[in-house]
Amino acid sequence: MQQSPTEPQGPVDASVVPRFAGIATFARLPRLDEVGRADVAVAGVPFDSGVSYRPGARFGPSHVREASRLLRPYNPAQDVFPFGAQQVADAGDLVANPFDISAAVAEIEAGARELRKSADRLVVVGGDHTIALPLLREVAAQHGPVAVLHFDAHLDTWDTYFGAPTTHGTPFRRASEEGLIDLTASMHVGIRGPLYAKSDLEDDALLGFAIVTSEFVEEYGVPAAVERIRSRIGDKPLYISIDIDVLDPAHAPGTGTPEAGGLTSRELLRMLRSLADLRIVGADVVEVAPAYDHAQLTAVAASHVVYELLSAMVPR
Ligand SMILES: [Mn+2]
Repeated sequence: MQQSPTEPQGPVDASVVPRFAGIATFARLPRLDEVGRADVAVAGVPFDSGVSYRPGARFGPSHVREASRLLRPYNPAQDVFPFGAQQVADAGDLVANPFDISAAVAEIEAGARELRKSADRLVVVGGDHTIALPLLREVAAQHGPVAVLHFDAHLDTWDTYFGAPTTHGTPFRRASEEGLIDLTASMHVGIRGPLYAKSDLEDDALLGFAIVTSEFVEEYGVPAAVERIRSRIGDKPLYISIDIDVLDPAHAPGTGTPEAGGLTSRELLRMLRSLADLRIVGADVVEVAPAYDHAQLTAVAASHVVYELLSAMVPR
């Protein structure tokens, strides 16, 4: 990845403009059109027509941006300045048809491809998990099949719902069928809760995923989970997809398909920090649905998740 030729333009100075004022970009960063190009662009995809239960993730991007006002420039846990060591900018939201899922998926892929002309890598805030499919199509067109590290309560490798092949519960089956993912290096983390059948897990393994369950994390701890994750991914190009419902509803109530018994935000942030030297080529954070949130709990968690991802993407 190239470094910016000039000093990166960082967030608005909070000692001049207070955090609760100013333009509501992610972390009060400059807009992409203000800086021209970026090492990493943060973009929203306000699309939730693929959900199977509670809708509302179309309002996720603005909710996460609002909570991100409190993020500060230095990340001591990773010892990096995520907005100083690279140019990060807010690219606004991609447009996606709310009434036609196929059209929306095509628009999201085209929008991501267009954005990547002025940004080396994207971190996308959803939106429901449907959007991971077009984002993976764009990333795989660039890098070939990628290792997918998928944090979620749910497998998201189901076949169809009501006959529909493209929903928020199916993106990774479609991605696997299309050859977008590296079948030897992909993994779900945080899986828990009831399934439809035992065969869900057998199908999932055939589609190329290993699993670190939520129970594994409880039993053996974060370091053991991290060891399994890192040994599976190795040096493969890595796409990270984070469904905020990987967190326990106590940490992230504002989501469409909550499941009890999830990770804490502390556990998730620690896992993300451990990925800093891997080849991250893109990421998404999805399924934040503000109508079910309380006191910005979910949005605060999601904004810190994005912050740790951006910090992990700083070239070492
Ligand atoms: Mn999901």
